[in-house]
Amino acid sequence: MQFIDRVSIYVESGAGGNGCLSFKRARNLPRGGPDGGNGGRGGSVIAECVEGLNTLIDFRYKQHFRAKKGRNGEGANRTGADSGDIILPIPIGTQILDAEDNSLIADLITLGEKVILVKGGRGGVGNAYFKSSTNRAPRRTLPGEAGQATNLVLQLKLLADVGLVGLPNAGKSTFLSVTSRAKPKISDYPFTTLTPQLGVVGIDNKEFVLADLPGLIKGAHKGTGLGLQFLGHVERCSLIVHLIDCTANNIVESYLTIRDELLAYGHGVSEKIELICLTKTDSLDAENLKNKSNELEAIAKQKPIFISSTSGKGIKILLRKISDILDSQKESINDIESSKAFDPLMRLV
Ligand SMILES: Nc1nc2c(ncn2[C@@H]2O[C@H](COP(=O)(O)OP(=O)(O)OP(=O)(O)O)[C@@H](O)[C@H]2O)c(=O)[nH]1
Ligand SMILES: [Mg+2]
Repeated sequence: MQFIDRVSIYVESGAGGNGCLSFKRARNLPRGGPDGGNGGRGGSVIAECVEGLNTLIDFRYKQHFRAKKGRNGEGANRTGADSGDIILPIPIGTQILDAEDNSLIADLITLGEKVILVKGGRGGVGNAYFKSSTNRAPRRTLPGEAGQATNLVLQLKLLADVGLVGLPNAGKSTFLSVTSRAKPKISDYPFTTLTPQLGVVGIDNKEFVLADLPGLIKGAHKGTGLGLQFLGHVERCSLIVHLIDCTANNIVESYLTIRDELLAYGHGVSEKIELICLTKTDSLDAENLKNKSNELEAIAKQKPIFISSTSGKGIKILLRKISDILDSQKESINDIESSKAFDPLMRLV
């Protein structure tokens, strides 16, 4: 299934039904008085965050959503029926943007969250409403409120805890495949992964979501290779795991190439916590590996973690480290939240 993460849609709400102009007429009631009913409400278009969706693929087949007009009021004080709303199910983590200026309208991150994209028009008012002691036969009615129409962009940024970055062929997908039940495509040619893949990783009775992203190359920020289009998904990750193939000729260069691209992308991605891992360590002798690792450590100011997805070596160590970092981040968020709760000044705000 192809991963779709940005779609344009057109939404239109229904106008309210018109108020009715009517007078009661019967043989024995020549002046029965006004009895025009009110119009019904037009349908709204609403987006709702639902479980079990992780792409916007459904919007590829249908992009126009028009809710119906409310029914007009009728004689005999009959109110027109309201029109049903259209509910668009969207995955958690979808942002809704104005198509014209790209401004953020809503950011849906919790299950069941709803946002009205365009509101249905209010129903009009029938002449019965305007009856008064001084005007017993009003001919006044109000039409239904017009509906609204707008173009929107839906953008999905996956809610992964951890993003895997690295050059093509670094072993990112292989790592995802041995740590989760995801079955990404793996091959020894570059750009095997074309769209982000997600996997749920379990370690010591805890779970986190890992995103395998397509490989980056030098110049990706200028659009080379697949560009940086998928780095948006890393913006929400708590940490980055940077995989480097230890068999590459110059692993310092591999490391710096990716760092440059993360920096060029901006949006805080390059400031995120980064764990550096040397992959495919089964393919290099211990001495060579140590030398290369020391070189990288001198530049990256961090001891790389050695892993091999083939032999399984180092994988658990890495997963525990990730899990510990995620835990400590959650704790610090909780600390901030609880300090807010006890701050007497905050309550006044
Ligand atoms: N020996 C060895 N080979 C590995 C290991 N991990 C991955 N490989 C091989 O490296 C090649 C590339 O692996 P992928 O997982 O597809 O690499 P990737 O980083 O996802 O590549 P792109 O999707 O192109 O960015 C494949 O041939 C894998 O079999 C490992 O731990 N040891
Ligand atoms: Mg891959």
